[in-house]
Amino acid sequence: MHNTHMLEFSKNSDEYGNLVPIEGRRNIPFDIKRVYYIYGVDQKQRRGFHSHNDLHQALICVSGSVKILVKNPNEEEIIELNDPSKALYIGPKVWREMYDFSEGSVLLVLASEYYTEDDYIRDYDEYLADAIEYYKNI
Ligand code: T46
Repeated sequence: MHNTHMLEFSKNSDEYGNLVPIEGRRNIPFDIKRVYYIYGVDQKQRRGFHSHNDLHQALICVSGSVKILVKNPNEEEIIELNDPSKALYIGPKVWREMYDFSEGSVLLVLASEYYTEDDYIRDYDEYLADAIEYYKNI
């Protein structure tokens, strides 16, 4: 799907456990300016419901599992994240919703820019109008 794909990281695994290094522009396709994590989400709760104009992000479920719905005017996918050595890359102009958070799950997000509300499109009709134009030209 456009502007959305899985990333798989190399693990350093031994009898002591696993370690996964992530380095901006090395094993993810952008420099990391911001890190945040989402946890303590009730299983019935759904989050997201927005798209970004310019932001690049990598979503990693470092504990438990969560489902991510990603869509654009032409395509839609549901991806279950449940492996801390994999990330879902989401670029600009992709609508996302996160749901089915398992108990104790932690969703870690690496972002290419500092937080600014100006980059969000939170209204679905506004997203569609903008995205239909954007996806016409690619
Ligand atoms: C995204 C998905 C995967 C901040 O103050 N700083 C931050 O860096 C972020 C990410 C959020 N906030 C504030 C803004 C809201 O008042 O935290 C509150 C909750 O944010 P929001 O409702 O946007 O959270 P989600 O879970 O719907 O979306 C978040 C990210 O905002 C978004 O960029 O792609 O996770």
